[in-house]
Amino acid sequence: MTYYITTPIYYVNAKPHLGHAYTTIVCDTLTRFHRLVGDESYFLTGTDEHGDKIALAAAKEGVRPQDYVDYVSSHFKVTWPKFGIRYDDFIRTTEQRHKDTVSRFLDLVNRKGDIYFGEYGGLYCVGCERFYTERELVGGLCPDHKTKPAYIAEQNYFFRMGNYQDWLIDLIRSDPSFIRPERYRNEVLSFLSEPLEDLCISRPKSRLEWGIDIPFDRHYVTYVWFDALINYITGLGWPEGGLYHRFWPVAEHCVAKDILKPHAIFWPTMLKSAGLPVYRHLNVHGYWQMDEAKMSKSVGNVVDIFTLRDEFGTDALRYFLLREMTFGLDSEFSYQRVLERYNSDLANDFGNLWQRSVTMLDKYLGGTLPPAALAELSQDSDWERLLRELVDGYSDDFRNMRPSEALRKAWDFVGHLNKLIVTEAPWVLARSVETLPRLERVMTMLVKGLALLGALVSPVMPGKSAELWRRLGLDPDTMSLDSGAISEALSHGRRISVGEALFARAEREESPKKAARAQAAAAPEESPAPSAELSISEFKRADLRTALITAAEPLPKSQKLLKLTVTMGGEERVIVAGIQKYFEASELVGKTVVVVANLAPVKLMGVKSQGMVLCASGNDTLALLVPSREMPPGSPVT
Ligand code: ME8
Repeated sequence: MTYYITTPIYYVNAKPHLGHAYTTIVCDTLTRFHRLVGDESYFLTGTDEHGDKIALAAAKEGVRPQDYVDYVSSHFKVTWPKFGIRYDDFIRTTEQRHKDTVSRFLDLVNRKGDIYFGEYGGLYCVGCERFYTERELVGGLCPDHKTKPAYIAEQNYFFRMGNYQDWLIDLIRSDPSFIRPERYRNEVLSFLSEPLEDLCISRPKSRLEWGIDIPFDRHYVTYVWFDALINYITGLGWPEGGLYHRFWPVAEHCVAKDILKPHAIFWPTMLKSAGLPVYRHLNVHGYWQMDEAKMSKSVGNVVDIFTLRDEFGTDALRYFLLREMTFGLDSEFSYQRVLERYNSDLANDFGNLWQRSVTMLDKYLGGTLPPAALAELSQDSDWERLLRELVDGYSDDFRNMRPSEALRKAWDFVGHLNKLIVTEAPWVLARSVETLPRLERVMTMLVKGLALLGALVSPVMPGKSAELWRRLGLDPDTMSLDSGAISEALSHGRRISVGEALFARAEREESPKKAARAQAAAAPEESPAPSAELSISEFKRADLRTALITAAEPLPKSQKLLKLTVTMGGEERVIVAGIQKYFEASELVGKTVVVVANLAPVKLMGVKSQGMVLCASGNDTLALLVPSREMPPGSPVT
């Protein structure tokens, strides 16, 4: 199978920000996913360098337009690889190959009789580079730039777009996924329920010189949108060349909703007029917002992607963007959300799964999987079905542009494996030769599960996944989602290396107010009222275990908090508990209690607390929950 995906070509009047990075990372991820499943794939991005907006930006800088676009375009070009993005081609609309393609395309449309010369007066927004109808304006202003469009009347060339209205409506109706998600398909159909006007496709050179000449009238340049959309076939070498024939039929465009209309209406009708097939899908996402406004250079609320990358790393940033935004909907950006997702999903859920699994493998089985256990696991039909369903569901999500769903499914599997550790308690299985086969089976499930997870996250986090595979003794170049292939690779019995934390926890200085809130949340008397019902699966998310208190001391300057050191089956942790009022520190040492082991860590008065001790609370009294008979620390509470 073949796969072709494109980003919008970005205007060079601003440097790349988080919004541009999102679309480009989505396209890179999709390309990597398709390569992983064996599709021949091609990924095109680039820059849009003509038009009023760019000419004005260059004039403002006091430089020639060509020098200006060379400079900003190169900035885009070198930025993307720093975010793990590997495009196959980077197209610039000022390149000769593109000018030739636009000329050829215009000739075809002209020969078809779809271009005429006429006069038009209308309201023009320079920011959008397009005319607006009255009904599209909001309070007389451009809905995107909030500026008043200027009235411009001039003689120009027009494309008979209106002729293709019925054809376009039929096309969109007959192919429900042509524009997706559905909300944007409906938006376009609703727009098309009104008569479609022809499109002005030129600008007189007397007003704007910075553009591609109209081949049949040298006094005019091509309207920037007509020029820009054609990049998607220039990049494939249309009309000659194998790339065009191989990839154009499967073209996937990925854009945000700001440029829905040019992609959903101008572009298909242009292609139809020129006698070319249309693209396969238009994939439309929402906006990254800050304080509920679209993040954009003109509003000045853009997030610096380099700062985020330096703090969290490329892979974690990519994970955040793809997991956090539901493709198609707007998403509010906050630094706090990045921090929370990083710590909970990556450092805690995924990172701890890795660390606990390979540490135990090292400790109990000498760091290698017994090949017999691997072979036996492959015969376990329930386990194999679980893996197959996971891979199928995840692949289906990527194929249908639901990257956040694909990741959610991978994280459900992370949860499943974490739960396996808790329910199987390998540290207990390791105590007797009788339970050795079960221990080997559980460790094999964990390691194979981790190898599969590495492959599942590889399109999003290529760096971390390759590292994970290397630590498992596997060659990242042979990464695969196929269970048989993973077992075969693991069966060579290489020693697995534990290494440092995959995702070190990100700490941030907490504001006193926030620390106070966290402290209040930890105090038993202020715990929220229990909610009405809890499903078994929700309850099972809680990792409850027995823990032996080995040390206890009051936290300096705190009236409420005790710092407890506990051990849980070879693992030592600190838990800060709001129980000082009810217990002497010394009476707690040596007690075996029940703790919630997978609670997101919090910092309380400068001490990181990793868990919660369970107590029964009564009228101004508190009792520790203790096992009714002696149980080893780390035993699961089920
Ligand atoms: O429109 N949230 O270029 P452009 C999400 N040159 N995505 C965002 C975003 C945000 N806040 N801000 C920008 C143009 N984007 C034309 C395209 S294509 C033939 C010509 C992303 O530099 C998103 O992909 O204004 C959006 O569609 C694109 O940047 C607009 O980039």
